Parts: sequence; C-alpha cells; structure tokens
Amino acid sequence: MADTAAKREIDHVEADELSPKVKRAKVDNENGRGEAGKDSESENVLSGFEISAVLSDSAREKNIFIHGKLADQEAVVILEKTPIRQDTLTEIFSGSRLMLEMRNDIYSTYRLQAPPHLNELKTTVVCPATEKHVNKYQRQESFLVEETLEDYQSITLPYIREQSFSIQWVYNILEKKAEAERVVYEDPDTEVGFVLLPDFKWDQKQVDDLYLIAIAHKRDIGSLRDLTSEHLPLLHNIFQKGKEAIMQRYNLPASKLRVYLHYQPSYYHLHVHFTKLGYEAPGCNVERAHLLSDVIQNLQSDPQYYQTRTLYFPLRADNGLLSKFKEAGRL
Ligand code: GTA
Repeated sequence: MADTAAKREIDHVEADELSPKVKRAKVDNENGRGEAGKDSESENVLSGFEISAVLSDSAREKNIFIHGKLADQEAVVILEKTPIRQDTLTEIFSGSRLMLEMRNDIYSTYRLQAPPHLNELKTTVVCPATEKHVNKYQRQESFLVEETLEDYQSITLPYIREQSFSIQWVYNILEKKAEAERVVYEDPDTEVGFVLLPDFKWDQKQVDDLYLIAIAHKRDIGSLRDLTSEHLPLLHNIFQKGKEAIMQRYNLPASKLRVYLHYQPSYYHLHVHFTKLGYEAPGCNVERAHLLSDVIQNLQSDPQYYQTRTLYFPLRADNGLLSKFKEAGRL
C-alpha cells in the first residue's frame, strides 16, 4: 500500500510538479540531449580513455568505477545505470526491440533493447584525478575510528589541513563560476546564507533518488567538529529554507527527506545533504551521517557538543588518516 502511495506521489510530482527547468531537462533527455548534452554530443571526450583498472563495481547498484588515462592525465570514470522512469514506460514498451531468451510454462524472459535515449548511462569524470580520488573510489575494507577531542586536535586536524581534497569546486559554485544554472535556491547572506543545488550524483530525472546539497556561504566551518551554538541560526536557516525550497520545486514534504551532515566529510567546507527518505544514498549509513535535526538539538542542549564529544566514523583501509590513528596507537 505504502509503495503504491509513494508511486502515485512520484507520478504526480513527475507529471505536474517538476520545475519548468527539470521538465525541460526531461524533454531534452527524451530528445537525446541533456542539460549539458551539447558538449557530449559534439565531442566524445571519453573515446580515447585508456583503462588501467576497475576500482570497484556493483551488480546491485549497477555502477562501475574505472581508473585510467585521458589524454595522458590520470582520470576516474564512473558509469551508472539510472532508474527507469515511470513516464517512459509507454515508449519503452512500444518502441523497443524484444528478443526472447526462454519460455517455460507461464514464465518467459527477454532481452529488451530500449530506444537509445532511454538507455543512457550516467557518467561522471574526475580528471585530473589525484591518488586520493583513486583510493576513494577503490573498494576497500573499512574500520570504525573513535576520535576524542584530543585525537581530533593532535591527529585529524593536522592531517586534514595538509591532505584534504581541494574545495575549489565549492568556491566555483558559491561564486557562480560553475553550475550557476543548476541552483535551486540561494540565500546570499554571508553569515546564514547558502546555495542549494543538485548533488552531482543526482541526474534530476526522477525524485525517487533526489539528492541536493546546501553549501554554506560562510567559509570558516570545515566540518561538524567546528560547529557551536553560534552556528545555530545558520543551521536553522539551511534546514528551514532548504526544506521549503524542495517542497516548492519538487513537491516533496519534509517528512520525505533525510537531511544530514557527514563526519568525516570528503570536502571540508560546511555542506548539508538533502536526500529522499528511502533512497539509500552512498554515505547515509549511521556511522557517517548525522541528522541535521539531531545536530541542532545537540547544540541547543550543549553549545560545545561537537567540540567535546568522542565521535565515531569509518575510514577505508588505505586512508592516510587511518594510518595516523594506527601510528598514534589509537587503533
Ligand atoms: N553539485 O562538483 C560537484 C561536486 N563534487 C565534486 C562533489 N559533490 C558535488 N556536487 C556538485 N558538484 O554528495 C557532492 C558529492 C557529495 C558532496 C560532498 O558533494 O557527490 P562529502 O564531503 O560528505 O563527501 O559530500 P562524500 O560523501 O564522501 O563524497 P562522495 O563523492 O559522495 O563519496 C561517497 C561515496 O559515494 C563514494 O565513496 C562512492 O562510493 C560513492 N559515489 C561517489 N560519486 C559517485 C557517483 N558519481 N556515482 C555513484 N556513486 C558515487
């Protein structure tokens, strides 16, 4: 029953409530063009991609992470099959080629070749990719780390000051040098303002896997650890206005959203993840995701909560920070 209700809701959102921009993107995609489709249509930058290794793949998630070289530069390419949209079903059934594989009693299986524009792969390219990118996407064992405040100051902080990923892409968004046309909502205030836009993991074709990020304009908050009660107005603002903007644009109420921060994040500039409840977004598990509503309450009851608590998080086997914890005898 719940599923049917959810599907109906998505139908409704799909058909009626997506913004003109998202609708246009859908139409463009249906015509074989994406929002950035002009580039990919005219030039296949991946035609010369030289594969050196498959970093990981998942039959269940239907994606593959590949390391290789693009014009002599290290690159990571991620290919991912996208969800099947309900509004494309009629065309899939009427416009595809169907090859019978087997028939037995009431059962039969086929290979269905959908029209090319309904058979696309979401493709993400990181180029030039650093060694850290290659490691990040490699399938590895994880270990849970226990970080006291002292560990944070003596191990984590020095490490992230030297080793964290560049956040140039974040500044490009805040300064409208990139993705400006994708912004869903902005509050320009320098203290409590933020930019809300689709995460680059979301292709925006269906709300089923909705994923947006809110990036704070304030530049001096690296992660959860830096938050104090002083930041409550900023957090309240992101929570409230982010939910309102998503309701307005995608007709998705707050009760359908999972709003959280990562600890540790990959990028040390305050940002909040907004994903659809029920969608198992990478990194939404309890050892990494901290619900924004809990963060707000914790800071309300103790202004220094995140500056004093022991925090737990997973690290992959060859993460440099994990080695630092091991060297310090903390693992
Ligand atoms: N709009 O340029 C960008 C951009 N970049 C570089 C990162 N993000 C961006 N969004 C826009 N434009 O949700 C997004 C990321 C992420 C958020 C940063 O910013 O998609 P975080 O600091 O907490 O870091 O959040 P996190 O969660 O580790 O990053 P990420 O990349 O999501 O990695 C988590 C895991 O997700 C990875 O280990 C991998 O298993 C998986 N993953 C990453 N990218 C993809 C992908 N394209 N497809 C499928 N799975 C992916």
